[in-house]
Amino acid sequence: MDIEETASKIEDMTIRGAGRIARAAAAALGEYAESTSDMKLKEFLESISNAAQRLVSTRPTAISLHNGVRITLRGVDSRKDFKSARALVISNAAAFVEHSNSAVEKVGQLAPALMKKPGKVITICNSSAAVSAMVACHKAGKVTGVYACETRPRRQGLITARELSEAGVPVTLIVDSAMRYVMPEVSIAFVGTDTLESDGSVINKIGTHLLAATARDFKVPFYACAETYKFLPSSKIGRRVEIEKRSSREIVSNAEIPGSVEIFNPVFDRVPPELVTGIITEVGVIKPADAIKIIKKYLGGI
Ligand code: RUB
Repeated sequence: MDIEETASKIEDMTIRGAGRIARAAAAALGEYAESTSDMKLKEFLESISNAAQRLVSTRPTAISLHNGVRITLRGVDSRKDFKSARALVISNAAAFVEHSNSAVEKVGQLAPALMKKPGKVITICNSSAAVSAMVACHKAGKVTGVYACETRPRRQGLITARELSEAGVPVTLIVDSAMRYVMPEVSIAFVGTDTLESDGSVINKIGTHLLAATARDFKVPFYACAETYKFLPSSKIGRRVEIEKRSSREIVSNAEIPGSVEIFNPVFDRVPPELVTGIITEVGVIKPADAIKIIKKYLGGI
């Protein structure tokens, strides 16, 4: 898929979810590099940087997208000629996609140990890492059922319900506001992550903060699934990720409501570290306070 097609599909959410958009962007950069032939190094660097900018402009909150693009372009500036710069982008892109896919799988493998005995799980939105965790827990005989929050307004919970059902996991779809009603039955919460900040704050789909606070009220452990490329390096110097606001039409059509009513559609929220029991990464389950260590160890130089 070329750069513009990939960017448009990320913008309109045909391609969505933090890991998937990062992999799609890396793959598009790799394919773009492959499509180039015999140009000046300067010209190649300029065009690949424009392509990268177009891709990262699509969605602001999933830092995986920004990190995936940076990791794909890592080292390219210091190449001495076009051929080796082109080859580096192609191999970085392939390595990132492979690493990302295997990280999602490893996150899943670490999850069953977090469930002491069989019980019910709750989740929100659609996260490939959280689905990987829930399927692995089910295979280990730990899941008696999953409550999938519908996730207004885009209803990604339906995708989760479908994926879990196809994997043989018993799943019940609930509206988001039913999360408190069902929480007394729940043993553990697994959610995805768009961005993980250095203080251990988890940024994920709107409603995740509500889910974490509700889980805390019922003493239900709350785990975020976050591969290392979802950690925000610049948060160690205080940067916070931007929370994306999307069109009001995702909530209600113009015909349904008078024009005088303002509609506000923030699509992610920030879960403070004190509500997070742990973060499942491909390199182990960590406490939120250790997020900074992951940034220092795995995200240097990007
Ligand atoms: C998706 C969402 C997911 C995270 C993690 O939001 O919030 O929980 O992106 O997903 P949207 P994954 O549908 O707006 O992209 O684990 O697949 O990276």
